[in-house]
Amino acid sequence: MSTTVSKQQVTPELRKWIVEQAQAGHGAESVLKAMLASGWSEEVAVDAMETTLRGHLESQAVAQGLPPGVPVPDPDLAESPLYIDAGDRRVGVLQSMYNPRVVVFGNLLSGEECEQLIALATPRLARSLTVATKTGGEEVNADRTSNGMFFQRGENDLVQRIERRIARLVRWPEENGEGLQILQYGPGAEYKPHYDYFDPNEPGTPTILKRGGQRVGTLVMYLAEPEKGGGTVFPDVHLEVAPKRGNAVFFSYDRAHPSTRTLHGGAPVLQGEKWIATKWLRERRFE
Ligand code: PD2
Ligand code: ZN
Repeated sequence: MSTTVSKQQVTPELRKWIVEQAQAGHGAESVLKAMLASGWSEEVAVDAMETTLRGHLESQAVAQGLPPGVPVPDPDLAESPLYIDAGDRRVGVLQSMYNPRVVVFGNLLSGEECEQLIALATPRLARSLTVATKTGGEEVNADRTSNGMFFQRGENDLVQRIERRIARLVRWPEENGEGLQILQYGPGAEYKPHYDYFDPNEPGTPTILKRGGQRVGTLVMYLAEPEKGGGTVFPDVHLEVAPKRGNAVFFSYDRAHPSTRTLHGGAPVLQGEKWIATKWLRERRFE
């Protein structure tokens, strides 16, 4: 016996009605209820609402002069999992928020992996540079008082293993990642709040974008925890993530604009030493 399911069509009229309901201040629940009452299946109704409202917000944003939104790395949290299978490791999901998109992961790295990264990085540390937005080169920046180094992508087995794990965790190609950066912050060191995307209005940005497009996501992994201070802060939403060894904070930004609310910084270390590994993810293959 076969079952026939009639395919319900989402028409332009329905999309217009959904947008009107939202504009009139009706919540998602009541709009959904009205759709179910007029015979829509729940699956089609939810999908129609999501895609219509997302599309509407996107066209509004572009109409207001914002750069268009692009796909971003995106861990699969659809069913609110407590753990994600990242291939060779089961990673905890400790906290997530949608706007800004921030996810805190637990136990992404083992204690041994943290120690090994620190040991490999130590002889190669130098005062951290930031990208000079005027020229696209690099410069010492008073806003970033840490020491750091970059591994090449896939430079050794350990780095390769971690990069593969990250790619699976956030569902983004390994080749779109910049090399892993290791940073060491002593007492008083900090990274003042900034955005990780490149400012489209800076003259050096077109040069930077040639190597793989915009940054669209960041993963900060904590390798060694200070006794006090050193959290990763998101001032727009008053969020502070504790720099716990082995844990990580991920955030994504679908356009190079403050509307992503991804302003973030490394709070000053008050006591002890903080070490992190940062993975920045680009739109395309990073060369
Ligand atoms: O160390 C941090 O918590 C931090 C804060 C802001 C790291 C970064 N940004 C970064 O590496 O982009
Ligand atoms: Zn940053």
